[in-house]
Formats: sequence, C-alpha cells, structure tokens
Amino acid sequence: MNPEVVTIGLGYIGLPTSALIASHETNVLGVDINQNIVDNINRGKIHIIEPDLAEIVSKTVSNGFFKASTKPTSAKVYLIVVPTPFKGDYEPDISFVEDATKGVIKLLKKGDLFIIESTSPVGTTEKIQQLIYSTRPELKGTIHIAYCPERVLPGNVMHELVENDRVIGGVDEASTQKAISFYRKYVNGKLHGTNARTAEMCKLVENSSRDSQIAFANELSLICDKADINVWELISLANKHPRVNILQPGCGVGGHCIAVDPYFIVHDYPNESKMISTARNVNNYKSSWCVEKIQNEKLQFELRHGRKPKTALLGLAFKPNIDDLRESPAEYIAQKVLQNSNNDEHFIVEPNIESHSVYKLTDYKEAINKSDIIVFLVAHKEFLNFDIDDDKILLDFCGTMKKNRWI
Ligand code: SAJ
Repeated sequence: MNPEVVTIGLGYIGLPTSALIASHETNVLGVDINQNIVDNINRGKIHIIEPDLAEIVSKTVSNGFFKASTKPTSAKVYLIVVPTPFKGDYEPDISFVEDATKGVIKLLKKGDLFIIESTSPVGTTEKIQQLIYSTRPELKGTIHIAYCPERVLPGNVMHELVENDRVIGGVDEASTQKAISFYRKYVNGKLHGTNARTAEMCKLVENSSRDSQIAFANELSLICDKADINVWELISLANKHPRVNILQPGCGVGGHCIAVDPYFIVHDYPNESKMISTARNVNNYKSSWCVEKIQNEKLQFELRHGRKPKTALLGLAFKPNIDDLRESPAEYIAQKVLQNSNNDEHFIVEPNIESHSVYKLTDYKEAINKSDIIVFLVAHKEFLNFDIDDDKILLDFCGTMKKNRWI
C-alpha cells in the first residue's frame, strides 16, 4: 500500500482518527511501537473500548484502506498522535513527539504536511520545526507544519471527531491553510485557523477551564458538607439562574486530560497560573477527603456495632460508563481505603471491566447486598435508581442518589 496519510500512535485518539480518515477511502498507514496492537489491527480488531470504532476498523482494514505497521513509510501527510507524559515534578515530556518526528524526518519531502495532534506545551511545534530543519535544512520552507489538538470526549469519539470544531495553528499561514484543507475532508465542524502557539495553548486552556469549573463544584461540596446543605439540590437551584451553570462534584478529577493538561501551564508559567494550580489542588484534595470520610464511617460503625463493617466501593473508572482507569480518583480512593485493611472487608465493583490487576471484582448487586457501607465513587448507569435497604450506610460522592448525607 502507498499510504497518503501516516499516523504515528494508535491509541485512544490515533486509532479512531486513522479509521475515520480511512473510511473516506484514503489510504492510511497507522504506526505503533507495540507489535501486538499492530497485529491486532491488521486482523481488523481493536484494543480499546469505544462505541462504533470496532466496526469502522474492521471495515477499513478489510477493504484495504487501513493498515498498521511498526515502521512508517513515505506519505503526503504525517499525523503525530502520541502521548506527552510528565518526567517528574510535572515537567512535560515531549520525547515521544520528538521520537515520532525523528522516525519520519528522513521520509519527508517537498510539499508534505506534518501535523502534531498530541497535547503539548506551548512552543512544541516550533521546537519540532527546528528539529526537522536542523536535520534536513534543504526542506526549509518547502513543507507545511501545523498543530491541531484533538478535543473529543472518550465514549463519544467517532461522533465528536467529525462534528466538533477544530483549532488549527500552522508555523506559518501556508501551513495553517494546508492543514485546514486536509481536515476539511473528514470534519463537519468549523475549522478555525490560528498560529501554532495559540493552538497549543488553546488545548491546555480548554481542559484547565473545565478543571477549574469542576474544582468550584468540588469546593462547594466541601462547604455544603460542613453547612449541612445538600449540594446537589443547591447546584440544581443555582443553575436555574440564566447565567449560572455549575458542574457536578465528584470524588476527584481523573482521565488523561483534565487531571493532566493544567500542569503543562502551571509548570511553564508558575507565577501567573495561581488559579489553575489551586483548582488542581482542590480536585486532588477532594479524593483524599473522600478517603477520610470512608475511614471515619468505618470506624464509627465499628464503635457502634463492635465489629468491622463490610464496605462496597462502587466504581473504579475515571468517569461514568467507561472502562478507562487512567488517573482515576476512584481507583486511588480504593487503593487508599484498602491499604492496611483486610481485603475481605471490602467489595470492589467495576461493571465495565472483567478483571483488575490488583483487586478481585464483585458484581454490584452482590456487593450492595452483602455490605454495611455502600460508597458510590462513580455514577455508572447500573448504580442509578437502585433500591438500597434503609439500614445500610450510604456515602454518595458522585450524586448517584442525590439525597444522601454526603456528597
Ligand atoms: N467530572 C466531574 N464533574 C463534572 C464533570 C466531570 O467531577 O461535572 C470529572 C469526571 O468524573 C472525570 C473528569 O472530571 O473524572 C474528566 O471527565 P470529563 O468528562 O470532563 O472529560 P474527559 O477527560 O473525558 O475529556 C476531556 C474533554 N475536555 C473538555 O470537556 C474540556 C474532551 O473534550 C477532551 O478531548 C479530553 O478531555 C482530552 O483529550 O483532552
């Protein structure tokens, strides 16, 4: 196959993006360092759970438009969709983006389009431009380089990839326009052109904004707990105001985006990002607060009944109705609660995964029936409107029941 598009990274975003492009009868070569992922995709199978993705991958692989490999080959468009983790002390690590770039530098030729989608600190695209031109100076000014962050919601990726607006920032105007005309073939949403630095910051700001808004809701939940006010009712009433839209408190903020991206700003602009950094701290603190509430309730039960309670911890994923445990506050809470305590005092429940590397999972109905204390960590659909005996103690940190004493 002579691919028109090479995507580097076949994860939560790279794989759906590759499949979408291939579904438009464009030859796509998806590249990943993991041989198992590559083999799996070439058999038409997928390694992540995402609605509608399996069908599109199976179809595009079987009709020959989508192929996977561990090595890139020459193409017209290169999309970098690899992770950008931290080194320690929340210092962004762009080495995967650099390595992916190094892997295609020798393949680049005049007229090619090189796009980074990976969430990146401001200035990354310019650094990568330097990297390309320092290795291949003869290409200077002849290729197009742009940054276009993904902004899809896990669980709704195939729809949002097509329908969401995109922000596209080139290292120069010609690059911006070339990238816009590329995405126009696959995206129905509006395509907004800007420069690379603004596009990079835009991605970080979107998720920092959501993190700050969730922090506000989480802070309210702490205040309401002290003030003996039902925070769910309070928020629903405040939101009746035409210009107020408060989000929902939870057991913390997880996932590989909102709990992570704000640090890209805080690390690079520590003196200017006080609010963004405080929001992170509030959301992290909310998880520790939940651990304390659970420990406290277990202790009180023991004092009252002269025996240790059985406790059901409901949900491990980072948000409702998904199987993704990345940066999950619920998993963190379970780990803390189980530390130094007897495992058979607890039932761990996660209906969206079959098994966990550390915990034995229990069916939610069994866990609820057999427990004295029921802790709602994630508002999975299975847990909603579930009738629970009055004699059980409920700790609802995610608003499943909306009426309990704790939030
Ligand atoms: N959460 C709350 N209360 C709320 C909403 C969410 O506590 O009212 C929690 C969730 O339980 C979860 C975390 O926040 O732990 C994040 O969940 P989410 O649904 O807000 O977002 P993600 O991480 O699944 O996806 C986000 C999205 N960004 C925004 O909505 C601004 C998505 O569009 C991005 O593409 C994605 O991050 C990403 O890849 O950056």
